[in-house]
Amino acid sequence: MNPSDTLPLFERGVGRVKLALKSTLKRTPRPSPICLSEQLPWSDDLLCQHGPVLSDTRTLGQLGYADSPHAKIAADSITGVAVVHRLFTPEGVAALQGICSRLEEGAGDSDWIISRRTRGVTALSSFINDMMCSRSFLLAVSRIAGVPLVPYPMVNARSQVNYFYPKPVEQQQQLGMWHTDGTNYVLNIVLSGACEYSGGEFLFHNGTVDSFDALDHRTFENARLDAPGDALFIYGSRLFHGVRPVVSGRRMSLVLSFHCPYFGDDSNRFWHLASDDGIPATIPKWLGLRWALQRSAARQFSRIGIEPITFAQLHHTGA
Ligand SMILES: O=C(O)CCC(=O)C(=O)O
Ligand SMILES: [Fe+2]
Repeated sequence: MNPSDTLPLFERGVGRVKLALKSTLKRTPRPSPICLSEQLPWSDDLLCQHGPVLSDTRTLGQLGYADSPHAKIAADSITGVAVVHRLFTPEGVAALQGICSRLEEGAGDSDWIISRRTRGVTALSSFINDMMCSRSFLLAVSRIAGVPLVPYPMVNARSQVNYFYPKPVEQQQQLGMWHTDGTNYVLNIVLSGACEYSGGEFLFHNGTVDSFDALDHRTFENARLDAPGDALFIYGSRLFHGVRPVVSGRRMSLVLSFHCPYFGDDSNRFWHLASDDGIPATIPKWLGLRWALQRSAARQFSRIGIEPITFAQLHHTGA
């Protein structure tokens, strides 16, 4: 990769505040919500029985973090990045592809390298909502993460479908964005096969946020996500990552965020959320999020109607 291929950095700090003001003033018409009529309900049979298979796993400790985000859990017990194969059966992948393709109808254009995106898809698709609340699915993702997980409490930040298309060359430079996510536990599921698009590689910085240098590509790695349904699990707020411009074809991905209910802490910042939604819309959602984070783990699991997932259950199969 040469320096002209570098993806610019998404705004942080004061830049985020400016973006929040821009989002507040922009008042883009909201895309009309679409309601999907879904043929297939979610079923745990759509999870691979012998999966998932992980490769290239690195803990937060291996990425270089000495401090853990959770006081009682070592940085070496929490996954920083992992490539996830065979989480879903081929039928499960096909169902997600069909649903996410249909959700493009209500997608809004994005300033990012992502051409279009539909946010808050658990409110639009009962399949995706039921999947995220399935104990088997959550247990599988919790085992990948190293901590028990529930769906992220704030609906807008919980799920989104990204659609990437080729952009004119001049725009590719401005719109490619290295970033960290507002949420911690993030599963990026690529639903297009590698043969359906070129470009669109998922890059991440193999190190800590403090050691990130957008001009030093020696620390960048390309996640091998070839088969449709392959996913990259990341500790999103502590890992710089970005998708390179799509040069041809179309790349579609489903991005899901989770929260560890045993700890009240959360990395999401008001300005991170406000840069997406504008300031007035973010205030009530932010208060709702703070409120939700106070709830006990037992309560958070019971709200989604499942038995709690415990730390002990992460280390043996079954449960
Ligand atoms: O679409 C992807 O694969 C990931 C994009 C991303 O990093 C994000 O939406 O935060
Ligand atoms: Fe991201």
